[in-house]
Amino acid sequence: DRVKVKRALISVSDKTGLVEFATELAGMGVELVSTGGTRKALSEAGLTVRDVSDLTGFPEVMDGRVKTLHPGVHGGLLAIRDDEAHAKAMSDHDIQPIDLLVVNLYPFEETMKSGADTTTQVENIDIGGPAMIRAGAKNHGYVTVLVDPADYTSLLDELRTNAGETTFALRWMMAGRAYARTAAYDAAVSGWFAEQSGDTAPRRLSIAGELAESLRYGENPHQDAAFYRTGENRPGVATARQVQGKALSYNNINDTDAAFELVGEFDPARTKAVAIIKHANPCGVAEGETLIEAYRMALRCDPVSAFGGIVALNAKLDAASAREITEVFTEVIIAPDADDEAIEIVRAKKNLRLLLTGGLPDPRAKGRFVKSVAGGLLIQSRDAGVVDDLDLKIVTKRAPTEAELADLKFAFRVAKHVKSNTIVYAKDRATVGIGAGQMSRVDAAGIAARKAADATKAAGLTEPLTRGCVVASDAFFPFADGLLSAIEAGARAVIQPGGSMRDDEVIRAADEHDVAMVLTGMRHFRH
Ligand code: 93A
Repeated sequence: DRVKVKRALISVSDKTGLVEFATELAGMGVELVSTGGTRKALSEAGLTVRDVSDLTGFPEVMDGRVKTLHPGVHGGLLAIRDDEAHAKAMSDHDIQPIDLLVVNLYPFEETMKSGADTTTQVENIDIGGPAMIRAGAKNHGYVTVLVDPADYTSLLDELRTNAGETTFALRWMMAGRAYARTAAYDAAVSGWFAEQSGDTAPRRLSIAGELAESLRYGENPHQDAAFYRTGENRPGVATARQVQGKALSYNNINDTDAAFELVGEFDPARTKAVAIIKHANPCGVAEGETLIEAYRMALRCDPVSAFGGIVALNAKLDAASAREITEVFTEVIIAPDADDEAIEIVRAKKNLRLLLTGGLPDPRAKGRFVKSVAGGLLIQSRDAGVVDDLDLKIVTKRAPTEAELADLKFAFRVAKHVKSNTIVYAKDRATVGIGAGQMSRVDAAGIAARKAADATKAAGLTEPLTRGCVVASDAFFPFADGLLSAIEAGARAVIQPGGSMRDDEVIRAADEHDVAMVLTGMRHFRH
């Protein structure tokens, strides 16, 4: 099952490592054949390269749209060498066998990121490349296919240890990678077409991803896991630069994502914001004049849960904030940027990961949200609803004061990022109690109140943090009871979507307690 590599067809857009690789091949006596641009690059490096037209007897035509789409190439890739009829066809038509195919494709995905016009995007759909990759991979009994410069060294190592031959095992593995590449490529292409036409639920769905990292384990140690990048151009955990700290775990990645998406809701030009996350739920969020002020307020909400949490910031991490954050055991810090002194301070904590993203995610971005269910996938667009864009309706006799309104908007922004059922108590643009992930809204309200009482005690305050606070609910109050328990805790203003059959009853209860209520008309379930 060993195959001597005598002829290589190389046709690559990404010319990384090309010359070094081809030079090694040539040194092993491998004949090189290439398409226009690749051949030029290799010739300029002083290598002897045949033109692919030598195999096809046909020039590259139509601006290169047709350069390798020819039996002279595909016969050389697909022929079963020891099949008599195949061998006869090869000699009858002067088809030369290709033992090694090295292709990487027109940069469709990169072009997408650059926001090119439609014509450019379409021109970057590679046809000949995937055709060759698929042909060579099908014939892995004879042909080795490389689609990634990262695999050049594995092949060279193999050829060196096996006197210029490839093993079946390597060809098989590379065939798998080859089809993964063409599948991901077509997923990107089909995704682009669907997006252009607004086809949100295409008949067939392909999802493209590139392995970012194999993870040690999943949510629990007995589960396998890996992290993939979709190529989506969004500042966040998948695109961040890890400045320091040990490798991220599955749960770290999930929680860090939740944390950074939350602080992305706060425009750093307007306010500094900090979120502390545990198990994908915030245990404290606050705005402030400075990051350190915001961090202190966020921490005050639930200092017990913050232990081992993820801290996300909407602005450049400064030294003073870094110093305070590192005083509490923290798993990950994620921020758009950090100054040098702050990085040094974080470095003192060996295991603490610091991720820098270069920017904040746009909370209004559409994006795709994927969840798997047994035997299927559920897909929805991101929850891109932002409270500033909503038509807020005051439905009570008393309107919220300006300060209450600011707190209400703050609380609703946070509630969007808390698992349902959600009740968020907030004051002075800081959460004071969060009730997350409860099966009943009354329980969520009760837990939020209890957490606020704990926070009051921990802070050594005599006046409850909930006195004069506001409350946000991710969905409507089905009955007045949830609202009444919030009022009992001290809430003076409420924000909620509205839309319950009993809205009147809920509004009446608010009026009876002189509480102001704002309806958003938008629900923020999150499961
Ligand atoms: O336009 S194509 O779809 N038509 C082809 O026949 C063809 N053959 C190879 N694109 C084709 N290629 C692609 O050209 C390869 O996949 C590679 O990405 C690129 C290399 O071109 P050059 O060697 O001219 O830089």
